Amino acid sequence: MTTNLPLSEELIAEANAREAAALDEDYAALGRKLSRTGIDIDAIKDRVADFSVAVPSWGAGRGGTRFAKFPIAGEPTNIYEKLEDCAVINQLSRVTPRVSPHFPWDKVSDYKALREEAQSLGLGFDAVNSNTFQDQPGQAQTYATGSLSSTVEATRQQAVEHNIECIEIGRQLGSTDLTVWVGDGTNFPGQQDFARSLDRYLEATAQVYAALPDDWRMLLEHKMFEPAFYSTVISDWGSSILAAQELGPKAKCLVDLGHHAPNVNIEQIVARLHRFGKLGGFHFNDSKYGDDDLDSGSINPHQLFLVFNELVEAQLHPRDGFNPSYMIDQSHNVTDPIESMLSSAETITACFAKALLVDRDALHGAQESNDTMMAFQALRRAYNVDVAPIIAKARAEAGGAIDVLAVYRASQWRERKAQERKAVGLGAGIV
Ligand code: RM4
Ligand code: MN
Ligand code: MN
Repeated sequence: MTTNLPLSEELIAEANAREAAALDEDYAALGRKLSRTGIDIDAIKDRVADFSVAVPSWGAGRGGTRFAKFPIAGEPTNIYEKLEDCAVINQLSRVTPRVSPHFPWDKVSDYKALREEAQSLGLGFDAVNSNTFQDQPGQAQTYATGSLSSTVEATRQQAVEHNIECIEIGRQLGSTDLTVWVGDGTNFPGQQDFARSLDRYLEATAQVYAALPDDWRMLLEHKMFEPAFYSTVISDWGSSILAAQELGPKAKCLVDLGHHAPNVNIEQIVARLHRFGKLGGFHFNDSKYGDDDLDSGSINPHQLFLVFNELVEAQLHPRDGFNPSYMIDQSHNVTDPIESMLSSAETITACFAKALLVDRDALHGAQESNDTMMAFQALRRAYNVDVAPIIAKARAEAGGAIDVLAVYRASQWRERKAQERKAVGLGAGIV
């Protein structure tokens, strides 16, 4: 398979050549600082080089709110163009080698060809996402009052079949995870029976579960509100883990940072789910008020660091094959999506790197002896380190750009695509 990366390698190499001396200086200085506390910077850089996070196909287009969407010239209009943009992100960042597709948004007639196209761009596919929160043209049953938990048997059946079709598509794309998020829920007290709607959901998801290949996982994504504003069927990590435990070992929970009540301790949820071998995936974004789908770490980078601190702890104490699937899940309403995902990938990787710098012996010792301040300081010392040189060095060594945004802008990718791609329509919606 020949790879056909979208940006000029010379452009990246020339830009890196201009930045290399300064980066080497910063990397050496940070290396000396870290070595004073017994940390080998190259070992951290190697861990960073092994790290990756998937990008969502739907994040490649400009998002919108239910009020409006403001498209930009040159944004992708189909999955092939989305893959091209995702390839730009990966070529520059070298940390996003997989794309998570959403169906039927990314439906094509030939999945073998789609997989080959992705491979030629240096990409693979991550979890496939089903969509039973919207009606599609020509669909027999409506999801207006629910999908997998609907009171209407034919609707539940349609939702089950759609999920099974997603598994089939995913097999052709080389995916091994199905992510199921449903919009099912209620807007009025009394609208549905809480217990019976969960029963129906469990009975329907068991049929999907039964269709999972042996090496697949089903990732249940909870969300407290929206589009239903009084209750949702899988509202929180409690409902999610109960459902996953009932379904079986291939069912795991997926935590989306924006799907909780404000101020909820998400890092503790991570630790709890891991304790029971049920942490299957993570959707990164940031929020201030709800499921805002803002860029990862743009509002609360400290929370992101604390989440990674738990993930690193989990990695050190693996249970039940700890292998969470990491993905960015954001809506880029006011920025160029490529720039947002480049910036987010950098922030996510930086929080991972900072979590690697935590002196675990100091932390655990302080925890055991109830030395609160020193336990906190073990985290704080790591959080305060500027790890940018480690991230940039790992990226450049893998062929990416030292300054991803500068090279992206210099490439004039979006301006060129504005000449080639057809304009997307106005209107509301996230895709
Ligand atoms: C939801 C949820 C899902 C994503 C959709 C588009 O809020 O985060 O992961 O598939 O949005
Ligand atoms: Mn999500
Ligand atoms: Mn969401």
